[in-house]
Amino acid sequence: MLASARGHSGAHRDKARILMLGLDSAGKTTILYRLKLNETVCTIPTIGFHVETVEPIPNVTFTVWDVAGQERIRPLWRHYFVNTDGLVFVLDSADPERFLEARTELNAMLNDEELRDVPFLVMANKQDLPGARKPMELVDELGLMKIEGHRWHIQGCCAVNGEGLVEGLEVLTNFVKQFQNTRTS
Ligand SMILES: Nc1nc2c(ncn2[C@@H]2O[C@H](COP(=O)(O)OP(=O)(O)OP(=O)(O)O)[C@@H](O)[C@H]2O)c(=O)[nH]1
Ligand SMILES: [Mg+2]
Repeated sequence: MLASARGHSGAHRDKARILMLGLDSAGKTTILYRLKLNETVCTIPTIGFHVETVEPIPNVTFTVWDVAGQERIRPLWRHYFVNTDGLVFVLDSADPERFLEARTELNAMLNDEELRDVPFLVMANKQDLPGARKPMELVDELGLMKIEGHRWHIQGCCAVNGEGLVEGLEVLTNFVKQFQNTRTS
């Protein structure tokens, strides 16, 4: 689905379906609208999902699905897995009490056949908050070194001022392109 096409301008344009998941209150919806509008929107807990087309990097169009993270709704996540080119897993870096829960949910979805080999980006969000853990520490907390089959990257970020969002998505974009090439070849 990494449709690659030339637009009217003649520029090369890449498209990808990106799924954004994470525990409730991690900051998914805030990230989505920071990318879409370059504003901090006032969010309420998502029921269901938001979907927006964003172009965080020139000529790369992401269709981002931001799905609600509340525990009782998480069983619905797998219905969004099909045709995913890249996963963004958002973490509240200042909420250590829920790192284990986040790790469990991340591992469960990465083991799903529909997400086989899909590359992912961990957005270590809320780096502005006191006590926020750095990405290096979170590699351990989330057990990322033990993950097999998926390319991954972890990026510290802050959705309220946008820091780190584009940097993380640039890395993910490269992984997604490679993944799409192997899938179609
Ligand atoms: N300080 C700080 N607060 C943030 C940041 N990102 C999000 N928040 C706040 O965290 C709260 C939850 O953010 P949401 O974007 O609604 O979280 P969500 O992951 O979409 O949550 P669900 O829809 O329930 O799954 C809101 O009050 C946001 O303003 C950040 O980088 N720093
Ligand atoms: Mg939300």
